[in-house]
Amino acid sequence: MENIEIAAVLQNVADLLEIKGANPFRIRAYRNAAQVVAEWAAPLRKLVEEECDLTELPSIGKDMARHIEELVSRGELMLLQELSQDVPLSLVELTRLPGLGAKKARKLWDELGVETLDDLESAAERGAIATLPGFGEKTQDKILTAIDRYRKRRGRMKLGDADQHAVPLLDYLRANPEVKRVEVAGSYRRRRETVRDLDVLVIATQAEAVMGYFTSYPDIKQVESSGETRSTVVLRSGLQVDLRIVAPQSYGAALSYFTGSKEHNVKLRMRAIQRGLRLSEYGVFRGGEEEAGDPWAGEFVAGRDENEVYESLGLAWIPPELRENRGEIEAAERSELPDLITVGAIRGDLQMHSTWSDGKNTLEEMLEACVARGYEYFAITDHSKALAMTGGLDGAKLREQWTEIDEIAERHPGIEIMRGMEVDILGDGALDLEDAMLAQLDIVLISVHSRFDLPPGDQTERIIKALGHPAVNVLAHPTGRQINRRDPMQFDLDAVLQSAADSGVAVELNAHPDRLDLNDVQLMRARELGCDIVISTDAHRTTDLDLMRYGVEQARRAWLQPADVLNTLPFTELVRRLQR
Ligand code: DGT
Ligand code: CA
Ligand code: CA
Ligand code: ZN
Repeated sequence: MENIEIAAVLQNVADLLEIKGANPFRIRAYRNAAQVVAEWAAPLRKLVEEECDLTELPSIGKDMARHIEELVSRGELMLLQELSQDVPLSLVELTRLPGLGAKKARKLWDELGVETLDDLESAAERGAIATLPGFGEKTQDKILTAIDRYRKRRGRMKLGDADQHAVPLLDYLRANPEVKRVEVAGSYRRRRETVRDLDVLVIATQAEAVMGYFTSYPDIKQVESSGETRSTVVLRSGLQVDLRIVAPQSYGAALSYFTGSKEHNVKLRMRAIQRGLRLSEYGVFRGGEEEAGDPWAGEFVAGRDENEVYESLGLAWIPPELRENRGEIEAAERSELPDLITVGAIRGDLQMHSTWSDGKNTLEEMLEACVARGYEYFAITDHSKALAMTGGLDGAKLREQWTEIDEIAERHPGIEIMRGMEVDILGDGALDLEDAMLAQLDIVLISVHSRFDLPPGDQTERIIKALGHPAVNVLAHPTGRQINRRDPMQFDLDAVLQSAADSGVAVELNAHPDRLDLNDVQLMRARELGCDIVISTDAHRTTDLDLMRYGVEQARRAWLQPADVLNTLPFTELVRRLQR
């Protein structure tokens, strides 16, 4: 079992306990443990095999350690089975719908016998939900919309989660000496924010043996189909994996074909035809008829690597993140592809939390982690007081924090610490910190953490009002969405971006793979409207600083170059650009 699966079981336990109305501390304990497990870098199953003491991990006590051992050894958890005898496990799915927490799910079950998504839908359709106290017509409509959205996105896994399954699988495949090359193509390689499946390509010296080796990967739940050159399996997480074995001389053509996107491929193929060529997953050919049923008919022109495939079509090689038919083929033809931003170009991280609010590491630990990543500067941006549950800071606390920042800065002259704060935008667009304090910060982030469901007009007005405050530097996670979990707020994004550009406020690309906010398309628009952009991890622990690459990947999908992103600038230039 991979960490992410262990975490999912612990999360389900927490959700069931919450529906049962259990002790909040007990629920928290499971949620905290799930989070630690999900983000732990080393596979816990290895620690269990080596009989390490799991209670040395943060948030893991004796009970939790036993649960993890049980999951690793048996693949399931007795406690979860027991709990689901009292409360149907399917209710957990309902609590994941926006606007439907544990309490409401419980009530729907008690009052209407709703257990599944289908039950919920029919109850809403016959109007039964509207009559329940505390629900009403509006809630019922929202539930129907939420179900609809949920169904559409189901089956797409967040890229960060997909990585957690892809990396161990690739390690496993590479450990086989018959495997000469292996890569994941598809939307995964294009780094789309969610993926439906993993499309794995392999060059193998012994195809049959390697297929057998693949289909005996321990994390497989079910082998859907298994052939000589292609197999499809489903992992225990539900993620589907298609594996294809290809000939070495076709590897580049296959990689290009299965990387897609489909629209990019269609355009490439048309281009080949215009040049008297035939492009397929086997290669680029001149002459020969595909209809004859022989994919190798004609003269083989290219196919071994992607470079020669693109070259044979008169194109520069196109980075996978751009292959969405958004003008990349035309740009490649004119040798005008952008010089895309890389993680190496990032000189500092401008959003992170510490133990002063809801972060898990101290200021100094965060600093050392930034130094270890080679940063020139970073901003500490704890929450403001409106976010009471995170221990958000008021003016007095913030002053205390500055004293500590000054002390630490003195001990670590090699990196610039910026005094920052992630200040809540209150319901009326005012900021959750006094002007006198705002004026003394090096960087002011503002963000919405409440009243996500204001009417669109009011929401737009609220955010634009906040952008107008002269101390503000960055609009953080502008849409507030959490992928597969909370829909973006409804507001006029274009008007907000325009207002940010006019007032010299940068917009954030929040790099956390649960957020990726703004998304790729919105970022393209932001740049078009003249907004400055920053990429920040929103780290809540030192290891989160490594999530920067997820932000950079989406920035690449948005065609961004280093000059489009403020935190590629050296410190003094950054400071100058932040001045409004
Ligand atoms: P996904 O899986 O929905 O996240 O997105 P993709 O892009 O990975 O889609 P998938 O797995 O269906 O197919 C992988 C690639 O294979 C796709 O990006 C392009 C190529 N491909 C699949 N079906 C077709 C097709 O009918 N025509 C063309 N031209 N290419 C296709
Ligand atoms: Ca795919
Ligand atoms: Ca596929
Ligand atoms: Zn935030």
